Amino acid sequence: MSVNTLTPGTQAIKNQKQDLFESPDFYEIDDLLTEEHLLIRSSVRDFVKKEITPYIEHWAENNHFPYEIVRKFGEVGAFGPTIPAEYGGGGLDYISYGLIMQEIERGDSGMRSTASVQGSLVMYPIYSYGNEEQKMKYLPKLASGEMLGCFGLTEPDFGSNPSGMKTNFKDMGDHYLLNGAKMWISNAPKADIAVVWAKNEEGRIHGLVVERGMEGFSTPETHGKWSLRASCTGELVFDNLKVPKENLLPGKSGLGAPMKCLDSARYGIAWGAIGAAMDCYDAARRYALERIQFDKPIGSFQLIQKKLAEMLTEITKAQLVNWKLGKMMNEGKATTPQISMAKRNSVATALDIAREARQIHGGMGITGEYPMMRHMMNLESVLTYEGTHDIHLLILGNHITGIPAFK
Ligand code: TGC
Ligand code: FAD
Repeated sequence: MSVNTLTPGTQAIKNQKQDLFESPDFYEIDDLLTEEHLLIRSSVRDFVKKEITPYIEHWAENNHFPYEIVRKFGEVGAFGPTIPAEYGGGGLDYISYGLIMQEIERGDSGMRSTASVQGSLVMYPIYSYGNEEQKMKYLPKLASGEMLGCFGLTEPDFGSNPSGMKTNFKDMGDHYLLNGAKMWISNAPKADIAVVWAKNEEGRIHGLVVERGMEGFSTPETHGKWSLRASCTGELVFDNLKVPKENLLPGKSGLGAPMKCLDSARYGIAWGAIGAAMDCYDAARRYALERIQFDKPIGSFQLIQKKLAEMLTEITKAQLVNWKLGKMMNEGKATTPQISMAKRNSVATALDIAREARQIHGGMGITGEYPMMRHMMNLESVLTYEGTHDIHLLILGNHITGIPAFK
């Protein structure tokens, strides 16, 4: 599909309402960013205002994944920003990556899902565990959006506990035979490739690249979602699928291999969710000044001011956590529990803010005229995927006490 072509219906429906978003920066965190960071943020913010926010309510309402966004994300550098330029990536640091995720999720969590799966969960494992041939074959096309990928870890019976997975492959001499199924996979119905985690005959987890068109591979779509409606989700089904031996990622095996990818994606979510929170706060602040009740703007009432003050406080705290975590990511020092704390805090903060902002909008808050209800529904998925809210608490509990309470 051509990059500049909008899906039929989308152009006609284009919401004429202007995106007036202004970013809250109460503690002047911009002072901590470089010129390059500010430039990247500004270009992605402009992209979101042009390519996402005018259409997003329509896409979400119609449960439509705008496939044309894939090439556009490639053009704006949203795929694999931290992957070196020689493989088509941006060669940027983790704060740039965080800012890109923040701006995209300010537009919509489902759109950020598309970008973070491609970058952190497809490009990252191919870059980190793939051989040179695999990197050259897939990474430049994934970076440009010529190819869309997905990441298959979760199974119908193994979500929070991926180490129990049943998907397996057998060595058949000249190929591997893959059997099993993955569930709840973002991008699956439209993906050209899937990075699939499966056990070998010894029960060791490995990553394999499965390509659309391979016999025995199907990707049925998951319907009926009330969340992430502009993102497509599906299953991955492997029925005696012959995988060429050169498609196994040789660099790392064991549960740690997919989990390391999740560290990168969870970090992006920590920034992304605060983007959604910033959008809700900004909408609520604006509405509080415009909406008149009892002959005054509702923003003049103390209870509304309390909501706004608490939103800004929580956003500011999370922005500082994200920035510091980004510094530690850049230095290769960030730990899984530190990432868990940020992901968990940002998503819960964003959900609370979406709900409070919805209340400030009164009845209007439940409509697609304003973004809060969509963000709120999206954030319910974000609270669950990449490790649920409670799993991240247990990761922190394990870190504090040294006692894993998972089992
Ligand atoms: P446990 O015994 O703790 O660990 C097993 C091995 O894995 C290693 N490991 C990690 N390595 C690197 N980074 C991490 N974050 C790691 N977490 C664990 C660990 O060191 C160990 O290695 P080794 O070499 O000693 O064997 O594992 P467990 O079975 O007790 O489970 C621990 C638990 C519950 C924390 C973990 O499995 C977990 O986080 N569960 C949540 C599952 C999850 O996050 N799934 C996400 C699926 S992908 C997704 O949701 C994408 S949505 C994307 C979108 O649309 O944006
Ligand atoms: P379960 O693991 O069954 O958990 C159910 C409840 O039990 C949760 O509240 C959980 O916190 C709690 N629980 C579980 N274990 C414990 C415990 N030990 N102690 C206390 N409480 C516990 N997966 C992928 O691999 N790739 C993707 O691209 C992907 N995209 C997704 C997109 C969407 C829209 C959604 C909703 C999910 C996606 N997932 C993906 C799957 C996601 O990672 C899982 O849903 C998540 O890890 C939770 O697994 P589960 O749904 O099976 O819940």
